[in-house]
Amino acid sequence: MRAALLLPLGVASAFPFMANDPNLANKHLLERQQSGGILPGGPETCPFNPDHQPGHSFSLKFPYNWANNGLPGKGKGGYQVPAPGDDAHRFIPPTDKDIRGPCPGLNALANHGFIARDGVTNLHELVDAAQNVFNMGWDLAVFISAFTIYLADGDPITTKLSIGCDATTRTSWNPSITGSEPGLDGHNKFESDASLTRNDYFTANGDNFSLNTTLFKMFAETTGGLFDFDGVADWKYLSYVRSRTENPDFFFGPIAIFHHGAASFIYELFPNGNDGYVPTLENTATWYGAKKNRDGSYESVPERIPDNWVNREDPYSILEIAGQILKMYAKHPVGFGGNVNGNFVGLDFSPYIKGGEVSLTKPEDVACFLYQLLTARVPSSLNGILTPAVEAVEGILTLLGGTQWKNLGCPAPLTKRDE
Ligand code: HEM
Ligand SMILES: *[C@@H]1O[C@H](CO)[C@@H](O)[C@H](O)[C@H]1NC(C)=O
Ligand SMILES: CC(=O)N[C@H]1CO[C@H](CO)[C@@H](O)[C@@H]1O
Repeated sequence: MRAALLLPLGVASAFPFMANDPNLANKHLLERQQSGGILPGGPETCPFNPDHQPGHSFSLKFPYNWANNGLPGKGKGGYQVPAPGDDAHRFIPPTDKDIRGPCPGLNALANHGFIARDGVTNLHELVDAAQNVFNMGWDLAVFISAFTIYLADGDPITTKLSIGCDATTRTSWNPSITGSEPGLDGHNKFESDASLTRNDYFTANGDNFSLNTTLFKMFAETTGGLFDFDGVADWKYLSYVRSRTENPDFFFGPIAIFHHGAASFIYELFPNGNDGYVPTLENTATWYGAKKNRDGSYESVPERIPDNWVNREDPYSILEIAGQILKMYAKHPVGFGGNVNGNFVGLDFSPYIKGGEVSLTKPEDVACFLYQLLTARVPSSLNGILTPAVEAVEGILTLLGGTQWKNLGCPAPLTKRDE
């Protein structure tokens, strides 16, 4: 999905794009980023479960949001998950054959069988489960899943994705053509620096995906145990500062705007209707698999859906997440770019980022920015570019139906590919 290009350091703007390169469509398949080999996250250490059982989140007996086959469900939440008596979705801890990764939400979905318990999932499972369990809006569920599968870490033909380490032998339609498909652990495509509770890649020998319980404890202390907008926004900012100060290879590119969005899931999607939707420490820790010890430290246990958990009532859609991203960014504006020889260098991503500074004034801008991540060439590290393949862009646009984006008034044309 990407072609590594060398760019002049610091100036990573690549707009307009090389849409006319006749080789682009195949190049992306050949030049995948190689993942870690024997390092954490690489194929050699990645668990393998020969008995892959697909996940399923819908049945006539327990229909939840009626989301099935990747189609829009009813978008009406406020119900308990798993439903009483729904044994298929009981919590089962992962075995050493199962893959888990950097996303607490997906790890929990796998531990409850809403997506495949072995951690090798696909587009329809993700889109259905996000709607049925969290009442995520269909538009956002498709967007986040398609982005990850088509452009970052999965296989565009099988639509399979590993929610953690490199499982190319199971996700790829043809490993010798696709090269490695690093899964969600793959760095700087979706996973990135300045995470809330994960280490930076370069400061931890490549483990950027396990829960760091020290970081979780600091997170809990910073928020005072209330994981609401202010608590999460403040910790997100501190995570950025820590990472930028401590990590000589720190990189915070356009895709990192997604992570402001993922951070909002903590107070928008995790809270329990039976707690009045208050994002408490206990609730958040259960989702994160952070178990408090008697001495006040935390240990890591499998993520799970809290007991008697009732999901949000209204769907969490793209425009809503865009509003949260905007608000979170406005509370603590931070530079986009990376560290080069000890100095922070800003990057460009026209028209929204110039010299590392972002200008976004309304939720529609953020939605257009997100959309541009799907269709544009995106700087994904200081010397790399993530290049969406023409087929991938077409696939995503077909999925999304296109129309909902046309009304946003995005400055960049929302066509197949910017010229
Ligand atoms: C449906 C497709 C989804 C994909 C592909 C996905 C993927 C990811 C990835 C790659 C990260 C790591 C980001 C980073 O490096 O900072 C992440 C983080 C996160 N995700 Fe997801 N996610 C999905 C859905 C969800 C859902 C439904 C929830 C919860 C309701 C969720 C909650 C979170 C949270 C809270 C984080 C921040 C983790 C931390 O650093 O502490 N995600 N997700
Ligand atoms: C967790 O994060 C802290 C703070 O960055 C760091 O000092 C520690 O080494 C990390 N722990 C692990 C196990 O990586
Ligand atoms: C520093 C760190 O977190 N190291 C971990 C890297 O990942 C492996 C496998 O997941 C762990 O065993 C290490 O503790």
